[in-house]
Amino acid sequence: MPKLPAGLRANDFGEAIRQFEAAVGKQWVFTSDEDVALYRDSYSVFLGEPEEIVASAAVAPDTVEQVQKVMKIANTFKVPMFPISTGKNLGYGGSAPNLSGSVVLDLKRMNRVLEVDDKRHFALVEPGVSYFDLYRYVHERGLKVLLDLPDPGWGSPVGNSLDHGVGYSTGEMRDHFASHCGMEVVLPNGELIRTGMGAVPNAKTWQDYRYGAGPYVDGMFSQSNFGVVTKMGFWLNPLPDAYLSGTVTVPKHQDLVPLVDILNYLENSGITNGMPQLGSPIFGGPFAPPDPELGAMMSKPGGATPAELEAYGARKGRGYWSCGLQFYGPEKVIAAQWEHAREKFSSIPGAKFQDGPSYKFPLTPEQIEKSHKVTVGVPDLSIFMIGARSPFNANPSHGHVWFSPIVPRTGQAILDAQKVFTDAAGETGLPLLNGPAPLPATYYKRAFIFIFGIMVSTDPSVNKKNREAFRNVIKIAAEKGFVEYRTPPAFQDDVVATYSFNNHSLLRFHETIKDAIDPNGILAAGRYGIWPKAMRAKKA
Ligand code: EUG
Repeated sequence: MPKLPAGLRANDFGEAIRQFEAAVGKQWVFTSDEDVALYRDSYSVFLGEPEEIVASAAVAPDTVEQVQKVMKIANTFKVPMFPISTGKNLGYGGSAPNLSGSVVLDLKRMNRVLEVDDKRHFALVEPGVSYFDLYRYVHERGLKVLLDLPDPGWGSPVGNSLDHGVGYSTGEMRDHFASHCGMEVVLPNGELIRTGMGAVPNAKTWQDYRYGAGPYVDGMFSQSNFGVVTKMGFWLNPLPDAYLSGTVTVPKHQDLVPLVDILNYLENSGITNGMPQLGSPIFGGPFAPPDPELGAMMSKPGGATPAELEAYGARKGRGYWSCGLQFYGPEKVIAAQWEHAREKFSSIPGAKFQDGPSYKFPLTPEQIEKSHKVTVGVPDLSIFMIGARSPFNANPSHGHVWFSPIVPRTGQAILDAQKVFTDAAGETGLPLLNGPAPLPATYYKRAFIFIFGIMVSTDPSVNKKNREAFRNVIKIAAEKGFVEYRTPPAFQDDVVATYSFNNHSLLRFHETIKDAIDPNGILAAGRYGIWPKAMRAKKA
């Protein structure tokens, strides 16, 4: 028996299911336990517990008109719906809803690549299109674009960008929401809108000019429950001539401050356009065998001092910090850009440089195989090695959730954040997977993200303890001004509660919109803390 949403009568649910079947075809409405189980979050922090948030059924329309019909039926019977694109938001909730008993609105059949233009450099896609699908489309036609890709190639441009996901190529494209242009949206009541120039009949610039005239509303449809996005445009990189990479290392603890300042100058000036990578080579690579000398230094009370680590680094011939740079563009231009970057970093005494791989596009299969594929435009799934059994990990995990706070782009903020998160992990017992000096990711050009994985256990008592600790870490970090950009449904109320300026006026504004456009509260109830009125009253 499916778990029905609270308050929904079995008869109404049954009638809604029959009408969904009439709208989309019987074979595209899923109600059996084994089918519905596919929509569970396989990385759920409630693994094996009755609190796991599960769907009651799923419906998979093929067209926009069918999505509209489904939303109208859902309104008639007050059935909560939860839209997914390809449903691969692993670590952030997968394809499971915020509210148990919701019917998943699975858009996987809407997988048409509607247009890719390699002169104006954009794509227009439906939500079920995966990065693999888009790559195949582009490569079968030899189109001259470089896709910006996140780690999970089975994810979708629409779903990834709506969750504020990111990729690995140029700074302009890595922010997937920022690089979208134009949307088509089915509102909770079934009405269809197009944003920007899409609102003009016979629009010629829907994927070229974002704003149209009047308010720019696209942001309302990201991390929200205000509409079902059925088409979305994305700007694409022109296929560059070449790729170049190089690394700078600096010897002193405090060098992190000028290192980040110079990086910001280079990136914000457009002198380096690829994704930078910060590292701390002093601790060896991620798979370095443990060094007893370093271990002894680190494990004494208070840990190793910066001076001791600097001396150790000097003895081992390792820098304290490193910054990898990547460049896309014409060969001569990117060689000059790397040269200019070296000049700038040379103001840090003891800075050393190493050239990394360089390629011409298109890469050979051998070059692709040696690369971090997503940085050269080839979708991939290798990231899912995380937590898997390997020579380095005899105890595979059952998934993970991400703790991903945003931090300002300064060296001092990194050092402060390292202490805040390490102390918070110690205080709460939350096993934040990190090294001795966790460094932030640089996907977003203007802000750092620390990304910590918390492994999911098969032991509910461990998950329960970690959930509590996770909620505490969210609070501790927010007190220091560090808050998450994205989180699984289990923690969305907690994270949204930290955005509390002026007595939570932003959340109250979202609630006002919710009540106006979805009075029955049927779309993605609870997503990012936005609950329908009736449930809000109960929660308070
Ligand atoms: C990753 C990237 C993310 C995120 C969680 C994980 C990648 C891990 C910035 O986006 O939120 C290797």
